[in-house]
Amino acid sequence: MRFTSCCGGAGAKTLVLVGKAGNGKSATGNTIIGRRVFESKRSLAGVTSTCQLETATLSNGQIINVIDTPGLFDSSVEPRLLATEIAQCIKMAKDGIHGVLLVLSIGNRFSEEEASAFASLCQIFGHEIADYMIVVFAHGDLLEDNQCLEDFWGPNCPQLLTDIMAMCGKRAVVFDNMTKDEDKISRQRKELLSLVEAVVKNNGGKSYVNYLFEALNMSEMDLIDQTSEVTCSEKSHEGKKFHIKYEEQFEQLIKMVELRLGECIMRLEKQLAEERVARLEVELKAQAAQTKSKEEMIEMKERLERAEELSKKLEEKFKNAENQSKEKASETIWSRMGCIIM
Ligand SMILES: Nc1nc2c(ncn2[C@@H]2O[C@H](COP(=O)(O)OP(=O)(O)OP(=O)(O)O)[C@@H](O)[C@H]2O)c(=O)[nH]1
Ligand SMILES: [Mg+2]
Repeated sequence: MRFTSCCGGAGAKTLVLVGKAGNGKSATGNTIIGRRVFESKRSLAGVTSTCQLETATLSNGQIINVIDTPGLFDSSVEPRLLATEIAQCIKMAKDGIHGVLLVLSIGNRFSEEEASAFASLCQIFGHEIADYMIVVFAHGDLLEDNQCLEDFWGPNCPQLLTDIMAMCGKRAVVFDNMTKDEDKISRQRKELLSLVEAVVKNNGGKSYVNYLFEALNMSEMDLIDQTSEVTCSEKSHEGKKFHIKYEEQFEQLIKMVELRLGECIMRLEKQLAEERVARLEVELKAQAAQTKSKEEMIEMKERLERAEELSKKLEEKFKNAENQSKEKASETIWSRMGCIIM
């Protein structure tokens, strides 16, 4: 874990990158910072394994803190590890979060896993987190020449993504993290930062700080207040004590996140169980319909066979009757002819 506190100052903005492993979070972070500070590479396994904070001062003096995270809601991540990373992220974003960048990839189909990761974020941090979210479509270079973002997530967009976009106030940008064109890089960054400004304005200038953050910030304030009261000679001893207290409180924070994660997992399991039951019902219905149609087919076949037998019998009867009437007719002729001869 590379732990540094966010650079403060009234205008400093803290952005957190979230999203599925491999979607391009770290690459997006590098584009925002303007240097290759986060490791970003093609890999089958997750590349970023712990949260990392980096800071940049833009040419206009604006301080930007960017927190890169691992693919937190990937199913392979252990709940305890997930809770620790979320808690570390909260610890890093001391003054709260000004923007949560949900990184999706234009190169990948939007999955249900991503939708449930979004739901988990809302469950852990509260639905208000969506008010701070901006969707970043990485791999922007994959867009066709005449294709724009609206075309991409427009009419054929999966419903789950449309819902997420609506919850995020349709704030979205496209990022081509591979471009070497400085103008393009600066345009992309500007577009994103203007959305961050809009988010901050919409939220009354406040960063996102929920009770999870408050729990940690309060403990830090306690630490600062109490440490300032002790004399220099006492400081190292007291400092150690407060450090232990702080660590204890941090452990409590992890437990709080774990509790919420537990709720998330329960919700996901319930959802999964419900989906399984619904799928089973559909399968049973399909099976019943198949059996019914098989039975109907057999019945129809039998009916057809019976009808064919009947028509054969009728044909035979008709032939017999015809033969009989022919025989009768010839008998009559012969008997009449006999009468005439005699
Ligand atoms: N062509 C293209 N490739 C990109 C873009 N953004 C990221 N990539 C590539 O996608 C791969 C994954 O990018 P990362 O930034 O490591 O993705 P991540 O989300 O941080 O992945 P984890 O750390 O594993 O969670 C790398 O090979 C990047 O070079 C982009 O805009 N265009
Ligand atoms: Mg990464």
